Amino acid sequence: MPDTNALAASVKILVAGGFGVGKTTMVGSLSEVTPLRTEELITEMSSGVDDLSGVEAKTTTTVALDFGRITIDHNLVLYLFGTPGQDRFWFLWDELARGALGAIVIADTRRLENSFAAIDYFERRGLVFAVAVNCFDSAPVYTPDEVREALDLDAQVPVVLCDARDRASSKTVLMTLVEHLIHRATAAGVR
Ligand SMILES: Nc1nc2c(ncn2[C@@H]2O[C@H](COP(=O)(O)OP(=O)(O)OP(=O)(O)O)[C@@H](O)[C@H]2O)c(=O)[nH]1
Ligand SMILES: [Mg+2]
Repeated sequence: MPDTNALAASVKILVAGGFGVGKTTMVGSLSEVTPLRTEELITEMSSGVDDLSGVEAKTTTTVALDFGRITIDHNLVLYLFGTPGQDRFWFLWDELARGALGAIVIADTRRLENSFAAIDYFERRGLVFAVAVNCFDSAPVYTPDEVREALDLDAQVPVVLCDARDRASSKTVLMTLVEHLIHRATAAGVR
């Protein structure tokens, strides 16, 4: 019996965004394998540097990457790479972004500015991305268009509201990105 997985396209997707927006949570909710995590305790060095407002219960932070995998169908397997959120790990981004086809940028409406740098990074490199607004319980609710305006995004960038803890919700975000990637590739005449 042939191994159909061997025929599937493997695509690398980044899950990025500012400190504590829910990147590790989203990779974990999406992954069909136990996700690889590189969490370390947040140290005193973080105080005054990382904005913990809204995620005061958070005790750990990603120090290298998150890794997970999700099979969309027998043609497509996505490998998910979550980035670290602290600024001191920016040096890892080029390595993590290498070979990626697209990215999800997670944003928290209480601290939208935390995700500016990730958006700027992908815009400058021309990497296709979608924005996922992680709707924390205490966060102000804005429409996708309001978020688009606040983040000064191009009209074609998809903006989706989500709950990063919920697999179905995170999968909707991922499928929005995949459809956006396919749409872009088709428009560019790539088959
Ligand atoms: N209420 C609520 N809490 C969430 C949600 N997503 C994540 N959390 C919590 O928010 C905190 C931050 O989540 P992480 O997934 O660690 O965030 P991160 O973006 O990976 O953080 P860094 O790697 O440190 O940048 C954790 O305590 C999560 O349990 C959400 O949708 N709603
Ligand atoms: Mg993390």
